[in-house]
Amino acid sequence: MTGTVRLTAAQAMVRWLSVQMTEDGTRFIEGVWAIFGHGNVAGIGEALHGIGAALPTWRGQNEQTMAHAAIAYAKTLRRRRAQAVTSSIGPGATNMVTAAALAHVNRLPVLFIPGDVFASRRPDPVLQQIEDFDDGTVSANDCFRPVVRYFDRISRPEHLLTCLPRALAVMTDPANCGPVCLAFCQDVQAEAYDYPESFFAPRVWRIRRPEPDPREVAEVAAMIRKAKAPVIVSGGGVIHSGAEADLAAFAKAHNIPFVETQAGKGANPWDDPMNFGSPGVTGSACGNALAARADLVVGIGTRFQDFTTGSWTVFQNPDRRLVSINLAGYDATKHGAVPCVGDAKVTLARLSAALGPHRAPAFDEASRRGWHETVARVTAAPAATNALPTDAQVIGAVQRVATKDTVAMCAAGTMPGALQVLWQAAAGGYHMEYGYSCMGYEVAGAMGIKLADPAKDVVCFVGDGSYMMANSELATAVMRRVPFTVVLTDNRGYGCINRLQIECGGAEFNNLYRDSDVAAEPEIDFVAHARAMGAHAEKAATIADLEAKVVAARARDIPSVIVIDTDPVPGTGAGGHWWDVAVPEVGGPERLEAARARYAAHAARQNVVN
Ligand SMILES: Cc1ncc(C[n+]2csc(CCOP(=O)(O)OP(=O)(O)O)c2C)c(N)n1
Ligand SMILES: [Mg+2]
Repeated sequence: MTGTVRLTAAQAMVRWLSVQMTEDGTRFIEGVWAIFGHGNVAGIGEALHGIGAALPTWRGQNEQTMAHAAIAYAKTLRRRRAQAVTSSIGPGATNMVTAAALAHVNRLPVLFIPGDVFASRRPDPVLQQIEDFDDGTVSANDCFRPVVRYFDRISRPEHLLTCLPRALAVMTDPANCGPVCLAFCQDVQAEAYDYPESFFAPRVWRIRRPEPDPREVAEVAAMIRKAKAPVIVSGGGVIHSGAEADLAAFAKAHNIPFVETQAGKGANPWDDPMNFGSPGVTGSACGNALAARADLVVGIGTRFQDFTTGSWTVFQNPDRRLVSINLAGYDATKHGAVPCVGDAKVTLARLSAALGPHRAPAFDEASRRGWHETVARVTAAPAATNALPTDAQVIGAVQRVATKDTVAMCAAGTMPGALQVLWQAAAGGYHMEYGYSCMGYEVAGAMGIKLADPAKDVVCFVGDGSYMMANSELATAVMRRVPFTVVLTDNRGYGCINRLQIECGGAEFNNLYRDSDVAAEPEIDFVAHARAMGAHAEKAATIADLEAKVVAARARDIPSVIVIDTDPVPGTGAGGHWWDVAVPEVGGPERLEAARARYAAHAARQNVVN
């Protein structure tokens, strides 16, 4: 018989969370980002204050970007640890919905604890309550349902006994991993209940490594043996599994080159002889050449999103077959793939044993060298001219002064594609949120990476547009003394979408400020803006100046923002592939007709298997 302890539901929640441990002896939920309002200040706020350092609370500036920091933290720690984010009801809660979707797409754990309306309904409608005329059970928090792996509404204190273990089970399940939303009715947070003492016994959550079915291993091994030109597509699951070295060893032993997706890049260093860069829309020339002739594509821990597959035009061999090694049956079986469901590390070991000494036929190794020469050319420092630098030259500048600890990070804009093509990542040197590609992830995400791994030299690439969308966690990083380097490329607008618009036959319209309905084109002083939040900020006059400023930033204990004016027009200058963005079928001027013809020609090459 265990005794009981009388606690409010909020006190019980934070006490329980504080004793959920990883195998390393750390708390799984490191702490809680919080912005309070009437929906969480009295209940959750009091409980968090009471528990103190046993479950620390951090104050941020915006619920969405606090969650971005939490997500970057979990990604950096390969989903071995996570953070929680709590908000009031209403706008604070719905501010987090975008971040929940971001975590969902990227399969990353984060615990959302929005306040919810009164379970008793006594004061209805409470401030910020939306009222559904037809459904009395709906609240704003129902927006979370499609974008979390597990949603629950805590409308009685004893619900915690079942929903909390379920929440941790989801976040620590490698196949089902993702965000959880526990919408906490604001009156229930404050309600007392006699919880069993045993509920608060410390518990260790082991991240399991499921074995593949031997029959699936045998089938995939037979396919690899038969293949004349196999290629591996290494995705984010390889990193989550900690299978980076296993993948490189597998590729070497069986003579199968690999390409890395946005989520998978940096699992192995760029100079691994079997690393052929990236596939698809933002692919390297050598990677896409391999993909084009591959008769067997072996995906490991990848979702095969359209950037990876060039909207299914990058794998052009009519005989190509697809294998998908993945923990999630959903990913393993889609696109007509032959599935192998299992943890990447374990599955690679089983597959290698099944293949024995088998080595795939020789492939074009020289194309890799040629590609590296191309990268060197487009990222080289420009000769002294009056021309604005390109994004590729900005990447080159940071690359030349990068160390083995540098992590290049980004999420949206020109830079994600340019970085995937051009950045030569050291092992673990790349962090891209390109599942949701959410503008505004960058600054907060950089803080999350640094919080997770203080030894890293985090370089956040951000466009002027994404910076304008969300930058205020810079102030949080200043006050918490979390240093990182922001390289802000100011091309006066949404450069990448402007290029996409041109490619799709559209008029240049509403992307660059010069093409927008403004009375005066803005001259935004990003240096003054970042300084106002306490960051070190300065403008780089040239590419050489940028290099020097990136090096100097490493010595500071606060974030440094280095602004550089760039040319919005040039693309990456190397690599790349078609992307399916539908062009209007009728009407429009000549340029639209040309775009339509281009579109039809590419679309005719799509070889989707479902
Ligand atoms: C939240 C959000 N809104 C809109 C988009 C669509 N989008 C992708 S990139 C981009 C423009 C990015 O501009 P900027 O950050 O200045 O980068 P640039 O391409 O100019 O370097 C837009 C609007 C997005 N990815 N995320
Ligand atoms: Mg821009």
